[in-house]
Amino acid sequence: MDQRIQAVYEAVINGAMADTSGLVQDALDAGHDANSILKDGLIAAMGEIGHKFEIGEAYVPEMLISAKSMKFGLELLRPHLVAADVQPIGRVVIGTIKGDLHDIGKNLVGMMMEGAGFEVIDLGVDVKPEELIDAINKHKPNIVAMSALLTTTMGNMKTAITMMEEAGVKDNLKVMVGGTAVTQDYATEIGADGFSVDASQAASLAKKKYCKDVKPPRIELTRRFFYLILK
Ligand code: B12
Repeated sequence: MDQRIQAVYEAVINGAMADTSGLVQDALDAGHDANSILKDGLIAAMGEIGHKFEIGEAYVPEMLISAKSMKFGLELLRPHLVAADVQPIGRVVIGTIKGDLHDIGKNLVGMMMEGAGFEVIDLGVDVKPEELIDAINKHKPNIVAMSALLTTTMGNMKTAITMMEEAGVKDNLKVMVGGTAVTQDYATEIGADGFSVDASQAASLAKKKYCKDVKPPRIELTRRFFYLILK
């Protein structure tokens, strides 16, 4: 990997928030395209920190600080990605369900999804099922992700899923649920499509299972075309 992209990668892994945007700028100034900096620098680093988290080599604070660093880099990169027509791999609407104000886990899931290449629309906490339906109609997400930490209010996730079915929008998206109150059994019982115990697995599950139908970005199609021709 080029040393400038490697420097971006390492800044995110090390949670060097103050350095990430400067290093992304260096990589851009050196002529690297925005997509490579995104994929090989920011996204690859978030994949690595997620892996470390799964095997117990990194913890929530490290993930949070890496995700923040990634966000700084992404902010700087965003206009260049738009100019290069680099599309996100999918769109996620996320929120903590009605009655629940816990947001640390939800934020982490959102950041890991963003780090995996998704566009993330965060509705915040205490999100009413009606607000979810409005957001689905407005943003047309591939995934709706709901977080719940309270057993007293987790039932609102079931209400939200029922309302999605009644509104006729459920078939066009996948619903993921999580949070300490939620189990795989509960997720299955309420008709959710996916559950995971942590943010890292949430992002890889979303990527593996739910985005296979999403059209690859134009830049990726071009790359595949040339690959096939030159092979
Ligand atoms: C921090 C905290 C608070 C903070 C929240 C701050 C904030 N901004 O979030 C404050 C102090 C405000 C708070 C308030 C309350 N809390 Co509180 N809180 C906690 C605590 C200690 C940690 C939660 C946390 O952030 N964990 C760290 C994150 C990273 O973990 P996580 O949320 O589980 O998320 C991970 C996974 O679950 C998953 N995930 C999360 N969301 C999603 C979504 C999807 C789609 C997917 C796939 C995965 C996923 O990925 C995340 C990252 O890996 C827990 C105890 C605990 N150990 O869980 C109690 C706890 C959740 N709280 C509890 C309670 C009772 C309350 C209060 C009702 C207390 C009170 N009497 O006022 C209020 C509720 C207010 C409200 N209406 O929401 C209880 C809930 C009990 C229950 N069975 O319902 C707990 C379990 C404590 C306990 N043992 O009693 N709380």
